[in-house]
This record gives sequence, structure tokens and C-alpha cells, in this order.
Amino acid sequence: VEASIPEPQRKAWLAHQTSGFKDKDGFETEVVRHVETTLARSMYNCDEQAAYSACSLAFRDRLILEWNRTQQRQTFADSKRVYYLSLEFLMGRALDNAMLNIGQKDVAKAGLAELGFRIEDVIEQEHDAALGNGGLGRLAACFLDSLASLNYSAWGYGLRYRYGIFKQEIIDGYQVEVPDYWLDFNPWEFPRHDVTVDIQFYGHVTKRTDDNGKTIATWEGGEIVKAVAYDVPIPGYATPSTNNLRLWSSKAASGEFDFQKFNSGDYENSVADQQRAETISAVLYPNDNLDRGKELRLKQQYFWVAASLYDIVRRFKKSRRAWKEFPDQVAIQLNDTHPTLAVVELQRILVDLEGLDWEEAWNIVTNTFGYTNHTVLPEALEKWSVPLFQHLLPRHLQLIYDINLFFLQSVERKFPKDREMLARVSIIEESQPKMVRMAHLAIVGSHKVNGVAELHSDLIKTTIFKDFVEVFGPDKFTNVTNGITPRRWLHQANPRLSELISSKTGSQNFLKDLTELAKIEHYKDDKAFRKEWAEIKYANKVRLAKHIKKTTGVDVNPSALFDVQVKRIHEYKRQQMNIFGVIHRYLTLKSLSPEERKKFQPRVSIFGGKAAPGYWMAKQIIHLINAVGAVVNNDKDIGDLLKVIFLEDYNVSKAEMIIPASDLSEHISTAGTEASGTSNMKFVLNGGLIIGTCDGANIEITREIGEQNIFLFGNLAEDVEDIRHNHTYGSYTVDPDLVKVFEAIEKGTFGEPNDFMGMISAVRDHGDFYLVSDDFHSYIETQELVDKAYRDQEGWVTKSIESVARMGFFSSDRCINEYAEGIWNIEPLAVKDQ
Ligand code: CBF
Repeated sequence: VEASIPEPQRKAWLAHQTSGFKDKDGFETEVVRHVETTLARSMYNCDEQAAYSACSLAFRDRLILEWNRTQQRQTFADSKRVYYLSLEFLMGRALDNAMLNIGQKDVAKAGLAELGFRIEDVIEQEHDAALGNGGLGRLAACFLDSLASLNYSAWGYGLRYRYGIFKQEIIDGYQVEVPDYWLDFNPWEFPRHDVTVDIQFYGHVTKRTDDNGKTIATWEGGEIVKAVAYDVPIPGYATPSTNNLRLWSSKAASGEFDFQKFNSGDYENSVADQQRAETISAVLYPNDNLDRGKELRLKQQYFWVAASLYDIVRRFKKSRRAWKEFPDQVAIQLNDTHPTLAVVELQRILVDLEGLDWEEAWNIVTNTFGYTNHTVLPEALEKWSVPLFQHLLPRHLQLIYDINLFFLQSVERKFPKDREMLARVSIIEESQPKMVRMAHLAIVGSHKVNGVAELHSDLIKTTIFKDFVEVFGPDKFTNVTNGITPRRWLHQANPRLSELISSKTGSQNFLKDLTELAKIEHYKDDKAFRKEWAEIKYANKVRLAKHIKKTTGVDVNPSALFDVQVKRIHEYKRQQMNIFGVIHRYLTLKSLSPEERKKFQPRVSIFGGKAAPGYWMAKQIIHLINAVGAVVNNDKDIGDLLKVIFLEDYNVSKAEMIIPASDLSEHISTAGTEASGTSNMKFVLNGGLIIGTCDGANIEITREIGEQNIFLFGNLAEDVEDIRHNHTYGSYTVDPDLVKVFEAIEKGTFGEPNDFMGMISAVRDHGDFYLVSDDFHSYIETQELVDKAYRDQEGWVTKSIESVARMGFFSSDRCINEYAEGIWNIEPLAVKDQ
């Protein structure tokens, strides 16, 4: 890199490379400089917000030097890059992560203390970057951390939403959505006003035949919107590698506003184009696992993939290689079907703009893309109406029809006259209106398709994608079990536990190789180690108890069992079963004498999570949890034996506080519905035990940590269909304990019963699709086993230590290495000064 810097600039460049801070004093100087110059504030009135801003800018300076070097290193190496296309990146806060990954949190802590600030208060000032709904977006964020930490040449591409996921407020027990304007001050992004791409929408296609008899299609007219790049540096842990996340923001192509309209007095319309263009990247759709088929969403998808592909192709073309080498230089991973239009866009670029033959182009396309499926839920599988496509992206629709034609011809050759097979696998669904099935397009356009946990990967092969396994053969379908980054989810979220572990493993190397956790199992009988283990959990619970008091006004006893379910609210995740179980517990307690009650294990049931604004049933669940809390938490008979808490506005930074404080967490989806889940991994890594169904990654977690360390219950995925069939056509009675719970609700124990009738009748009158009643008995019984196990504190600590020691498999580093080897065919880049 150094040799490439021109002679006149080299001296200054070299001096600049060593700038930044080496120690506390250097850090302080940088902070003061940023307060006084960049922020134009005086140290005289520097508050925590200004300290956060200056501290972030100081770290950003460090990051950006490494970011530059990493980009240069990758360009000079000229090796294959991976591009991770995700419509969601749920990053959370950046400062703490940057300090830890760079390895200078101690320096910052000491420096800030000298300037009169507590580092925790400074970190708290940062607004979460909440550009995601839940698991899918957070997985993408963990992957970025691993890609950088493992020194892979990788870029993330996403959308820079002006409004991330809404902020949730609970008012009178109901969810209220408030916009999340997070960009007021964001030191972690770099606008690249020089990196822009014109994106076309609407218009029409003309075709002509050239001198060689080849048909040339041209997409003309319509409207142009400008995509502007914003770059976010992603620091690797204990490596100088700093990768790039490029987020696109939309802007009117025609400048700021229409002067002609403005001058003629048409003030409102003079800004209309600008506003329409900016709408594209304005908001994140707040649905998790649900497809709504809205035009603006399709616009977002095309805007983002077209800009990203333009960028990727431009970078490739600089290398002046032949097109056939594209898949040797570029791997693109489709995070769910949201970026599937990229398949069509690359084919369009190669055929329409670069003049390649169809076959040659298609070969390049399919060797470039990999597709990750994250759900089998039918309501989440994306479909777009053909008329909408025709209107918005007329050339892409033609290409999709051609892709489908060639694909169906190949199916026909393999399965002659099997018309039903053709109809089932077709990319176009022959409905009214016709629909484009994005998952089918993603499968046909990729060389590998993976699920995200073993059970899930098996399920996609035997259910939704069964026909495709016959068409393409089983090798195209694979599994990569999800993982989480131990940097954020252990080191950052639970510093004391991380320190205790490193004191026993001999170093912090377990943060790079999580399988080293196994070493702590040798200490599971060591008294001092066990004592400290338990003390750390207790301290984390005390911290959460304070937060609960501050935000809800409720006192909870940190010695009680903290039972936590925090995740998006969804019927398939079954928060309704949890709250019915809590009501059952409450009714049982009420029926006991004061003496008998004393034998009961005290519990705090903690819930958190957002409901999609249009998801009525999910909102009803939130309301019931709050209504039960209002009664139980004020019942003098019950006291500390049971408390019910709903934590408002669950997000990444709250998760970092809640997860280390949990004794038990609930992952209780109807078997076969949760593709993987990743919070299950985070909870166990922090020494909490799980109550769960045989679903998603719970199964692999059980295999790793041992059946004695997890509380499994409920029906198995393979039986779910038969049970549902029986609900509809056979005999069906609601579990008697659940009947009592319903009676209590209907009597008005928790307020107006009509408010909750939807939840009751879903189970009682509408076929109980999520098997709440079928699993209720075993859920209650298993909760009793939990109580018993928790009373044996020594046994509980042993379970907790054993579980953490055996979690090595669930690092996102393992996961990224699997993608790199099995799907992307890419190796890490050597970093000399590591
Ligand atoms: O694979 C990551 C996660 O993705 C989801 O959140 C999704 O949006 N489809 C799934 O619901 C999770 O099970 C999964 O862990």
C-alpha cells in the first residue's frame, strides 16, 4: 500500500498513519479537540451528550484510518469479495463495540473519568441504529462483525432508512408507536455525495433486431431517482480489518426542487418530486415474518439492489477481467428473498447493457448468488403481483418470464408431462392476479440455498421446496446453523462474566475461538469460581431490577427467578401461552393458604417486544400482559411471589442488559415454526437456562449442552400437521387448566374481558392453529420442574456453567467460515500487522 502512495504525499501520509491516541492522555486530547473544534462547544459546558459525540469522533478517526487501509489491502489483493445484501441491519450501538473491538475501552474509561464522566453514562447517550425488525436483521449485524474479525473481504449493502423500527411506548397497557428519528447526530456514517447511482422506475421497453439478428431490448422513459451512498465502518475484533457497510439513501435526481413550479407560485408541487424520491428510503417496514405486498416496498427493494449491483459491477470492471471470471471475484448472498431482484438485475446488466448471450449471462448469475431462507411461514413468503411488476419494472418482468420459460423447459425435460410439477415450481403463480414467487426466483437464480438451523433446513427440503430438491438434486440445498458474535453478546453485554472466563481460559482468545469456552468446565466444582459465577448473575439481576423500577415503578426481588421472554410479539412465538401460564400460576397461588404459598418459588415474569402496528392479535397479547401485571403486581396476597413486567421498547441495547440478567428464558414457538432463533443462543451464552420446544436451534443447543441442562416440552414438528388436522376434523377439547384461565379472564379478573376475546377464541373456537392448548399441560408441568431445579441453587449453577462451556459451536465466526467454504468459496485475507 505504502509503495502506491505518490512520492510527494508519502511523508505526510506516513505521519498521518500513526496519528490518533495511544494512551489515556492522547485520548483526552482528541476528545477535547473534537469538543472544541468539531462540535464547536467549550469544555466549560461539555455535557454527557457532547462527551459521547467527541468520544465517538475520536474513535471514528481511528476506525477510518484502518478502514482506508483495509479497502486498499483488499483492492491490491484483488481476490474474491463477498457482498451481503440485507434489507435489515440491526446494528444497535456502535461506540462500545468500536472501543472493545479496537481494544481501547480501558483507555477511554480512564480518560473519560479524568474528564469527569462515567463511561457507562456516555455509552448510554447513543441512539440505537435500529434498521431491522428482529432476528434476521440482527443476524446480518453479527455476520458483519464476524466477517471483519475473520479478515474476509466483504461488504454489506442495505438501505439507510431515515426512520428505523418505531419506538414503542406502553400507554394504559396498550402499545403506541412513535417514529424513531435516529439520524440527528450519527458520527458512524460517511456520506459519499460523489458515489451516486441513477435508478430507473416505470417506463416501457422497446425491442429491435440488430445486424446479427439479435434482439436488443431497451428500457426507456419512466422516472429516475438518485441513490446516494453512506458508508459505515465495521471494525473487526483484535484485527485492523475494518470492513464497509454501504447504505443507500434516495434523493430526487433532478436537484433540490422544481424552480419553474416554485417561480410560478406552485410551492407545494415544487418539492413533490423531491419528497416522492426521498420516501423510498424513508421508513423500514415494521413487519417481521409477514409480507404485505406494498408497492413502496418493491420500490425499496429494486432501488437498493440496483444501486448495489451497479457498485459491485463497477468495481469488477475496474479489474478488466473477462465476464466469465465474475463469479470467481464476486459472491453475493441474498439474505432472505428481499434482494432477489438482484438476480434479474444482474441478468439485465449482462444481457441488455453488456451484450452477453443469455446462456453465458445466466451461468454467471447462478454461480454468483447464494440464497438464505429464514422462514417456512407461508404469510412471510414474498410474492409480487404481475401487474405491479409490469408497471414498476417492465423490463424485469420480461426477464422473469424468460428465466421462468427456460427453467420450466428444463423441468419438462426431466419430468415430461408432469404439469402439476410445472405449476408448483413455476416462478409465476397462475392466480388472479398472477403473482411472482420470489423464493422460486431466488432458488432458480442461485447455486446454493441454505436454511438456518438443522430442523429448518430439513423442513424446507421436505415441505416448501420439496419439488426443487427433485428438480435440482439435494446438493443444492444445505444448512448453516445461525450463530451470534461473542464480542457483543458476551464481552460487551456481560463484561464481568467475560473477565471471569478469561481468567480461567488464560486469555481473551475465546472471543476469537469460542470453542475455548470448553476449558471452563474444569472449574465447575471450584468453589470460588462458582461463587463468583453466581454473584455475577445476581449483580446483573440487580441492575435489571433497578431498570424495572425506574421504567415501570414496580419493585422486583433480585433473588426471585427471572423468567424472560423478549422477542417480536407473534402468535407463533406464543407469548400468549406464556401469559396464560402466568395466569395459571396466579390462580394457583390465590387458591393456596398463606403457609402453602411460602413453599412456592418466587418469580418475575418479564416480557418485551414490539408488535407490528397492523397486527391486532399481537397487540392484544401485549395488552393482556400489561393487564395481568396491573392486577398481580398490586395483589397483597401475592407480594414477591409473582411479578409480571412488560419492558417497553425492546431493542438491541436493552437486550444487552436484559439477557445477562435472565435465569430462564422462553423459546416456546409451535414446533416447526421458528426457523432458528438466535436469542436462545445469547441467553445460554450468558449463563441462563432455557425452557423451550423442539424447534429451530433449540434442538442443536440441546445436543451441545446436554438434555439435563434444558427444559424441553411440547409436541414435535412431525406431529403438528396431524394435530391440526384433528382440530378441524376430529374431536377437540381445550386443556382443563387453560379453561380455568379463560374463565378468569372472562370473569373480568384482568379488566374488560372483551379486550381479550380474540386470543381466547383463537384457541377455543378457531382451531388453535398454534397448538397452545395441546402444549399447555406439558408447559405447566415443565415450569414446575424449573421451579424445583431453581430451588437447588447449587445444581442450577452447575447447569449454567456446563451450558456456557458447551456453547462454542454457536459463534457467528463458525457460521461465516461455513458460508465461506461451502457457499462463497472465499478465503480470509492475510493481515500482516495483526
Ligand atoms: O435467521 C435469522 C432469524 O430470522 C427470522 O427472524 C426471520 O425473520 N425469518 C426467523 O424468524 C428466526 O427464526 C431466525 O433466527
